[in-house]
Amino acid sequence: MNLEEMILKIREFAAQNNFEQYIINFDDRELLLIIGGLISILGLFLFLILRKFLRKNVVEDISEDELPDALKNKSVDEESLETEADDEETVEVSHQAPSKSWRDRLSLGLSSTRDGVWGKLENIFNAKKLDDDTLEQIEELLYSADMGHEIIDEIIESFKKEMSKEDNDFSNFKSWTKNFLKEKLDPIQSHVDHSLFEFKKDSGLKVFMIVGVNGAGKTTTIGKLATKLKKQGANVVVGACDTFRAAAVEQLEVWCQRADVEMIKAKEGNDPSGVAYDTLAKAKSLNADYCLLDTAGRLHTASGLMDELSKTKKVLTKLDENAPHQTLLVIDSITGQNALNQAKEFNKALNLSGLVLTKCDGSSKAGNAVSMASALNVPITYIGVGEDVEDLEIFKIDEYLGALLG
Ligand SMILES: Nc1nc2c(ncn2[C@@H]2O[C@H](COP(=O)(O)OP(=O)(O)OP(=O)(O)O)[C@@H](O)[C@H]2O)c(=O)[nH]1
Ligand SMILES: [Mg+2]
Repeated sequence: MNLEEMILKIREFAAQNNFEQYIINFDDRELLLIIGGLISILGLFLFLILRKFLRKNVVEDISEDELPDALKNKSVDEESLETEADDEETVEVSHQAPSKSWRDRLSLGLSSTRDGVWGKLENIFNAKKLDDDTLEQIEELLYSADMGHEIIDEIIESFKKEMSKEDNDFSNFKSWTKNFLKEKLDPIQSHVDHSLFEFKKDSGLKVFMIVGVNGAGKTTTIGKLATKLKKQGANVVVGACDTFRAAAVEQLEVWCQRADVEMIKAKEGNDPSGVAYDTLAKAKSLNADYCLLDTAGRLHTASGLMDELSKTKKVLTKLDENAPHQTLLVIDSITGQNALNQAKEFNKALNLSGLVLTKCDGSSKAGNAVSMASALNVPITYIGVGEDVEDLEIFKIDEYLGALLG
């Protein structure tokens, strides 16, 4: 059918159905334009409907009656459940399959720390006989690696005793140090709860709250964890409690879509503890296995923001007296020893149950993990050496020390 025939058919159809008077004043070209416009609008509607279906995040509103008094009016209202994230910066998440094994990536990630400290130590041992001067150089190098003065003092003092022995070469010093650090960490690491890594069916809902300073890697860690747990068959619900920035929600949303897990979010500026509460309520209603709560980054010195975290933690107990089961502090290993002060403040406010050490690939200070865990008496749960899902793994002392010391 050509265009003229089509126009003729439309006019006949209009005459038969009594709406000829509406189109009689339009010539053929105008009629074509109108039809074209209508088809475009219809196409746009279909596209928007399809897009809404494809964006899988289901957001449920919790009835007002289910909320504790403290949260009424502050919680996530249905209208606000859409973010304006589309107008914000776009966030990309890389998910390429790793070409190297975890051990290789860990070794590569820790190479700056290894080469920056231990390689230089080897030179010291090779160059001279060990004496007080050499010990001072060793001490300085360990400080430059941000090992933490308590541990360094212990290493040097204990090693002085060893110096009297004949076999004082670098490889002995290295294996001696490895043992020393392992003995330090072993008792602390034995407190790690295995529900963090392994999903066991029907073992009840586990709530993890992830905290840390700005940019430490909290959202990325949650994304990686959600992916790993989901792959094990767990039902995971994630809460976007960073309501300060719409882009933060969008970043988490990308991870959750990839992991195919549900995410609860609220409009920018909503009460973060309201989102945490709603997420836990949703996780319970779904009989979920894990509820992971992302929080906004904050400086440990910002007392108002630290109080907000304590409030969030408390609000969760209204739904589950044991929640959160894990409060994990994410630490950017580039921060070095400054991270210890941060960690102490977070621990004081939240009673941490674990540390997650990120960005070991970009740092020469990844050795500070040992001093941090031992100073806080809080175990290291995960270690991150990159931005991909596969770049986060369970922290294993032997693996870590092997990669660190070579
Ligand atoms: N190289 C490297 N980059 C990482 C690692 N973990 C996270 N990142 C990157 O660090 C940046 C910050 O990570 P986020 O997860 O947004 O950090 P955050 O703590 O949620 O940040 P805020 O929400 O702003 O406080 C992102 O570009 C991540 O891709 C890691 O182990 N190695
Ligand atoms: Mg974040």
